[in-house]
Amino acid sequence: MKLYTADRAPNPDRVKYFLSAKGKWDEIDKQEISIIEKQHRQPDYLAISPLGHVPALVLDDGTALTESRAICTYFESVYPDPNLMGRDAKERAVIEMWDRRVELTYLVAMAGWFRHSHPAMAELEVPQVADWAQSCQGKVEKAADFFADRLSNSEFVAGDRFTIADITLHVGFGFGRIVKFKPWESRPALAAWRERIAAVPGMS
Ligand SMILES: N[C@@H](CCC(=O)N[C@@H](CS)C(=O)NCC(=O)O)C(=O)O
Repeated sequence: MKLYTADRAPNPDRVKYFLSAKGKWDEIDKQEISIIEKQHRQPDYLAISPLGHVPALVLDDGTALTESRAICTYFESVYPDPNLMGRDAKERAVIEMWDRRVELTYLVAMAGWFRHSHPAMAELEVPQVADWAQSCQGKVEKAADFFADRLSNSEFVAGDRFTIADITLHVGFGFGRIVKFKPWESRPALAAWRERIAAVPGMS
């Protein structure tokens, strides 16, 4: 099994923190793919990940998995402890709901803001549309308010314990630093949540 990953990129980071929280990150055979050097657009990598996306996980039988959440689902079965995706039908559905909310409201909009505004992305994001970056910035700010509200009433994103939904939000916050967006500085519930998850093994 080999994990194709990219240092400090949000979707690869999602898998990295997921494995770190399970204490397995150091055990996995990995290969770094440089997005800046466009290694993800070379034919050998496209044969693994036809959309040119990182991360990708190639299993021993040659099956290639992409989509960070699908890769996490695989690792959740292989390494069940600690459970990060739910133990029964209801809990799995609730955690997936919250995780998808983070992904679709925060992470996707953050990607739009960064990719359509940052000079380093000009060659990869063609065309780069400044108005879309601005629109996405507004969506990220609204999402930050939504999760601040959630986290003033809930200890963790999906409920009373740490799950993949916290990992996805944590990755979104890390991603935001690149456009200097630190929503926890003006939203105390987010600052308090960051302190709670920093105490989780594998998250600091
Ligand atoms: N939905 C995919 C998204 C993967 C993705 O967009 N990865 C980024 C890195 S964070 C990438 O490969 N970008 C390269 C590009 O779009 O050119 C997932 O969850 O894995």
